[in-house]
Parts: sequence; structure tokens; C-alpha cells
Amino acid sequence: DDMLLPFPSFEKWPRHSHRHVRDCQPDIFGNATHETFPAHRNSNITVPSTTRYFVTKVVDSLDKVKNGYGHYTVINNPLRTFSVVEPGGSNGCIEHRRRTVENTSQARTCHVAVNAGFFNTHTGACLGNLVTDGKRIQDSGGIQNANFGIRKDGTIVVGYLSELDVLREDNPFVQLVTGVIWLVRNGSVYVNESRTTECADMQETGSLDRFVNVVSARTAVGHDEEGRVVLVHIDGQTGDRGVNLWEFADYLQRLGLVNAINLDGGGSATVVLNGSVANYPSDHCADNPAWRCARAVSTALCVHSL
Ligand code: NDG
Repeated sequence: DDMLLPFPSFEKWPRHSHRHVRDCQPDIFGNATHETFPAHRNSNITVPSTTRYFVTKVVDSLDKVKNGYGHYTVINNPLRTFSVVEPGGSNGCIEHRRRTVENTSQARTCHVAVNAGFFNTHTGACLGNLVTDGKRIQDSGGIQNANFGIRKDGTIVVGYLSELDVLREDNPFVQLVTGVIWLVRNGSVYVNESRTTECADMQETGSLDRFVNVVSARTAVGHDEEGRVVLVHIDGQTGDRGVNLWEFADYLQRLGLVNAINLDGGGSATVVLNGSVANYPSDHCADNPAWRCARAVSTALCVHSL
């Protein structure tokens, strides 16, 4: 009975044998590295967000030029207009629910919603740290992956967090989500550093290097120089279309993001505008593979009225 063991049993911690032991070590009390930035606040601005569409040329590692199609959303007054939401609403993670972003967006009446956290595709379990509207849902136990959050006083926090950082009571997180790969740190591409630091277990695409190097559909959350929260999505399909994380980070940096993390992507990448899907999801529909269907996923990011 592993209840009696002083340490978690090894069965609970499936690890790929080729991986160095250094990976996925929890940081409970340490000084995990992250950036902080004051969130935008301007009561004269009443529109919660603006969404733009882009088609951008991306030059790949073989000097081939391809097109990147996506959405760019800038969120004003994020402390009041931006929420991390559970799949289908309250208790979605406890119930291991999986819902389309469309469904989650309709439940909360979001102007804009995108997919957010990674999940276990077998059990539906939400992965990583999660705080929604001040409600603490779960924490990753100090396992190191890239986080994006807003604390009660309006401080945006991006990067790595010890468990103590996550649980801090004096200025608690009101929104918090975990991605995989800190793409842009303080205005610079941070992929090379984050790929050696982060835990690969959050995602199911393969090794962290494959996850970074494969082209796919991608979703990111970050902030600009004014502390506005920014959502960026690029369409694609794993191994076939879209961008790798070097290309994605480079594009985000050029868009002026100061810090940004990579969220769930591939077939999970979904953009919903006023309740309807606005991107081209990559999963084939179960009932008829000639069509593409938005995947039932885990958490979402939601822009709502003030
Ligand atoms: C997507 C992810 C995969 C993840 C799964 C569930 C990409 C390229 O969703 O890694 O395990 O979260 O982000 N693929 O398929």
C-alpha cells in the first residue's frame, strides 16, 4: 500500500528511461525564476479586447517560405476581463471533463476564448497549475513548466514557480495556467533555455525536443509592453503544417510580446469568437473524416465583459 511509503511510489511517476534524472524535479521552496509585470489598467477603455487576423510569411530552417495563418487578441484591463476557465465551467477539472472551447466559451459568455492547459488524453485530467477567478483548482507540486498568471494586486507573473510561489496567501493568484516552453522572456526568445529546464511529461507529442521542433498548430498567452494580456494562435497540423516553437517565439517577439508561454496546441488549438469557432482545427471529425472538428479539450482562456 503506497499510502505508507514516505515517498511517492515509482509507478506514480512514469519516466522515459532516456531522460536525464534532472528533468521534472519538483521545486517546493526554491527561488524559481520568473518575470513580473504590472497588468494594464485604464478605466477609460471599456472595450475588453481587440482581435486581429494575420497571414504571415515564416522562413523555416531550410530557407523555405511558408504562410502562417492566425489570430492575435489584445486584452485591456485583464484583471477584470480575463479568466482561466475549467472545461464546461465549474468543477470541469475535478470531473475530468473535456469540452470544446466553443462549449466552454458559451457556458461563460466569452467574447474571445482559446484553448489553454494541457491534459491527459487518456483520463481527461487537467495538467499543471490552475487557478480560475481566485479559486485554486490544482497545483503541479512544483514541477517545472512555464506558467502565466495574474496575482490579486494586478501583477502578471510569467515563468517558473516553486510550489510555495503558487500557494502564496498574501497576494494570491487570481488566474493561473501552465503551458510547456517559455517562448519569450523579457523581450528575447527563450526556447533554448526552457527546453533544457522544463518537464516533458505535460505533453504527449514526444520528447521535449520533438515537441519544440515539430511544426504544428500553436496557441500562446503573454503580455505586451503596456501590460495587456495577448493571445496568439497559428493554425497547423502536427508534422505537416504550422510552425515549430522557434518560429512561433520569433513571431511573438516581433509582435512585441514581452513575455509569452506556449499553451496546448495541435488538434487542441482552437479560437472561438463570440461563441463560434474561427480557426481551422486539425483533427478529423469522428463521424466523417472529410471534415475537421474542434477537439474536446481541457481549460480555456476567456475574455469577458468588465
Ligand atoms: C495536443 C498537443 C499534445 C498534448 C495534447 C493534449 C501540441 C503540438 O494536445 O502535446 O499532449 O494536451 O501541442 N500537441 O495534441
